[in-house]
Amino acid sequence: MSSEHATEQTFIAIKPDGVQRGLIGPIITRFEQRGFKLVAIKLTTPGKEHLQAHYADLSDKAFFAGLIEYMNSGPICAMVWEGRDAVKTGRTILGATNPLASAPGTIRGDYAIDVGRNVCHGSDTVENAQKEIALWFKEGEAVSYKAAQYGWVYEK
Ligand code: IDP
Ligand code: MG
Repeated sequence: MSSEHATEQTFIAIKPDGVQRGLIGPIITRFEQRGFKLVAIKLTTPGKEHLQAHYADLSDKAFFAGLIEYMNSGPICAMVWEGRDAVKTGRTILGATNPLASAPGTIRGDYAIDVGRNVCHGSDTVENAQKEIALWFKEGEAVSYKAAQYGWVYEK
């Protein structure tokens, strides 16, 4: 394995607007085609308390109540993706928080306009990824396997 880029897990969630707009397939495809490995996935409506815990760092923001309402408005496709540098690269695939500032080719840059309807979540640091995975998935829910394509994605 390359020494400067560790294998990581990141928490990616397709928000209720992404699910309702039929974007589960296209969003999964982007992570799959990049070479990342899906290790956990479920559709879930975890409820307000859980969503408030997920976004606890933003609880003092004026948009917090609206954000929780948005996230609680339908099923969320919660996933764990694994691979080299998965957290930072996941954020790059996602694009900027405000879709209007997101480059075309990113998920938000291709599928969204409003910051309050930005279709997909991705962990911003390895530490937060671990916290989020622990919040959304039970111990052992993420599977461990070697992807058949491994040697075609990674040199070492
Ligand atoms: P991130 O999702 O890119 O990590 P954060 O700053 O962590 O961005 O904000 C979490 C989510 O809160 C955003 O994805 C977006 O849905 C929502 N949000 C952030 N800023 C605003 C805002 O100014 N108005 C409405 N919603 C916002
Ligand atoms: Mg964030």
